[in-house]
Order: sequence, then C-alpha cells, then structure tokens
Amino acid sequence: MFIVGELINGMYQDIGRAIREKNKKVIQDKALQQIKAGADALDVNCGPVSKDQSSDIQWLVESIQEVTDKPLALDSSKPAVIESGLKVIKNKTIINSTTADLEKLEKLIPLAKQYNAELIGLTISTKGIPQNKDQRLELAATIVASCSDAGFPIENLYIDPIVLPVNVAQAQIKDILDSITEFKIISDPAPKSIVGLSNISQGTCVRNLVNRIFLTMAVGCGLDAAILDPLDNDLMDAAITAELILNKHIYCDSFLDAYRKK
Ligand code: THG
Repeated sequence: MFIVGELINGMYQDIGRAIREKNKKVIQDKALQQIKAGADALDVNCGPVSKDQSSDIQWLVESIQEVTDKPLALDSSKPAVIESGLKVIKNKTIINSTTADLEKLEKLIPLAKQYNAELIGLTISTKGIPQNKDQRLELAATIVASCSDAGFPIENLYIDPIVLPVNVAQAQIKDILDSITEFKIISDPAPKSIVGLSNISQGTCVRNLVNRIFLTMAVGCGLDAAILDPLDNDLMDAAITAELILNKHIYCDSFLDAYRKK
C-alpha cells in the first residue's frame, strides 16, 4: 500500500502557524517523522488560512526537499497553486488533484505530462459530489478517457472516490467501497485507487477506530494508496496486516517489523 502522509496541511494549527512564521524546522520535522513512520510520499497543502498559496506552496516544497527526496503530493483545488509548486519541485510529484471537469482536466493533464507527475482524479464535478456508485464510475470514466485522449499513461493515474464522513453520509459508504473495486474494470490498464482516509471519521468520537476499520475494508476492495496519518501506529499495523491477509507480502511471525524494515 502506498502511504501518503497527510500531516503537512495548513488546516493543522501547528502547520498553519509554521507557514505564517516561515518556520522551516516545524515542516522539516513533520516530514521526517512521517517518513520514519512509513510514509512513501508526503501531501503538501497550504490550508485555508494561507493568504498567498502560490508562494506558500513553493516555500513548503523547498523546505521539505532540503530534508527528503520522497515524492510530494501537491494538494490544492487551484491549478495555479499546483503550477506554482511544480515550478520549484525536484522530487517525484503527484498532482492532487483534478476533478472530472473539462476545464481542470485540460489544464492539469498537460501539466502532469510536462512534469512527468502522477495525477489524482477526484470523482466530483461542478455538478457536485456524486450520490451513488454509478455516478462515481461515470466521473472516473470521464477522467480516464481524458487521460487516454491526451496520451497520459493510465498507470500514472489515481482515482479518488471522495470519502465522506460516516456521520453525515452513512448510506453512501458501502457505495464508496464498491466503487474502489469497480474502478479496476473501467479500463485496461486500470487506474490506481486512492482515498483521503481521515475524511471518514471527521466529527466522530472514535476517529482512530473508524479510520482503521474503513482502511481495512478498503484494502479488501483493492485500494492501492491512502492519504492518512502515518503516526497512527495501529492504523499502519492494520494496513500492513490487511495486505498480509491478501497475500501481498510473505508471512513470518515478525511480519510487522519485517514490513517496516523493507
Ligand atoms: N482526497 C485527496 N486529497 C485530500 C483529501 C481527499 N487532501 C486533503 C484531505 N482530503 C486529506 N487530508 C486530511 C487531513 C486532515 C484531516 C482530514 C483529511 C482531518 N483533520 C482534522 C479535522 O478536520 O478534524 C484537523 C485536526 C486539527 O485541526 O488539528 O481530519 O479526500 N485526493
């Protein structure tokens, strides 16, 4: 499972403050902590408080690149902010994200090609968040078709079904899981799947448990990647164990340690 650490996000108070005060050390420590805990890549999001997201994302990318060459996921709903981040990035890049809207696809797919980046496509459009599995698959197919038409390799595309909080969209969660399974039959080669895991537990009381169980179930549906808190050790154990059960790595009694050392 490909783990993208979610903690460099201006939505968190400590990160928001570090961005305002240009305190590199806070950002670099958070990057290294997440990598030590098993993150394969780091999400980079200025958050809602940033007044100049285009320059803040550059500062974040440059600060993080001083301490690691792990891939970075440039996380913004604004193509101009992503483009600004791309200008200074040296590490492997994931563009997070495009929607299924033509205007965004036409801007972000060429950028992903130009910078040899992977691309996350959200199954959402200006018509809003889909209400069922079929709408999710339709939007995923739109994104896949745009990538194919533009000559962007589908192997470099992640589809994100958009995870909603279980306390507001309980009836939809099963559909979200089923769409993860069915993204694999949209095309050959198939796109990969990714979720923003912590969305599922926003506003709930037992966040870690909800995150852990949903992740385990999503792995069972074939989930390839997740944006999550890698410092949650029980969550990381659950991800490793779920993939062990699916025969994705070889059993030994110390499989948790063995996987972490690999
Ligand atoms: N898909 C994709 N990218 C994404 C998301 C997604 N990026 C952003 C987000 N969703 C994933 N990252 C987070 C980060 C934090 C939280 C949820 C998702 C979170 N934060 C606490 C909260 O809101 O309660 C904040 C706690 C605090 O302020 O300290 O839950 O879905 N492609």
